[in-house]
Amino acid sequence: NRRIPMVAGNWKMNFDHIEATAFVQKFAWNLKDCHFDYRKCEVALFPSFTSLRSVQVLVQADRLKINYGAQSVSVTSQGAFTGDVSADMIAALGCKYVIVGHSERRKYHPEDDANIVDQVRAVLADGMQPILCVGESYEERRQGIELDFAVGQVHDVTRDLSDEEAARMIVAYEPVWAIGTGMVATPQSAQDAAHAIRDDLTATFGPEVGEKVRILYGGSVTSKNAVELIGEPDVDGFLIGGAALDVNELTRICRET
Ligand code: G2H
Repeated sequence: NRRIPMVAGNWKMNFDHIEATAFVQKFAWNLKDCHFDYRKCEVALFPSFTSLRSVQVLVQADRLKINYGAQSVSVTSQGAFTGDVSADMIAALGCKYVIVGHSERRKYHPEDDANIVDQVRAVLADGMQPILCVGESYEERRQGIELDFAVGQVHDVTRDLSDEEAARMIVAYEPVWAIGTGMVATPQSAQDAAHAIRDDLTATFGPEVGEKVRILYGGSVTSKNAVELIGEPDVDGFLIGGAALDVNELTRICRET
């Protein structure tokens, strides 16, 4: 009774709505062509805000089984916050997921743990699922504290959630040194981190939640390293950046997951 794996394509700041539409059409065709079984692996795309409506229209019109979500969310529900997008607005576009706390958001925007907790709450309150990104930098790895660091990030953000809320979390373990660098974590170190995170969730929320939460690996995933990584028992799929911009490469990763 293993968790259904997930392949999540994080497009970051790439593709306008026309390019996004063309990608989704080709991707859906690719998956159909290889008789992809959506019951065995869930697929989700994370376009820019400006493309979400186009993706929604296409998914609805063609009844695609591709899920989609946003890359970030405001912590407030409405008001004078120029440039922000609320969880209500994202949910109204049919989004199932929102990526929260990606290291690029933590780096380029004032997103600290307190802000990330509020984002998680906003996403959950609107019936969506957060994909919480955590992971150590090269410096923490050099010091040998990478597991404590990643576990601590998950713990600090989730500890005040109810069991029901925690069960709806998805965690993406993305070591910062592996993001967009071509340096992928070894299957063993991805497994070690996922296992440590799951152990902590189990200790906090009980075995049912610990078993349910999907833990993805992210950081330079390609069709060349996906097979080995998904072979690890606690790795439940991938959050993919660069390789998710190539529709044929993303298709290959879906087939292998
Ligand atoms: C990590 C990942 C996607 P990439 O940021 O979230 O990006 O696959 O390019 O390392």
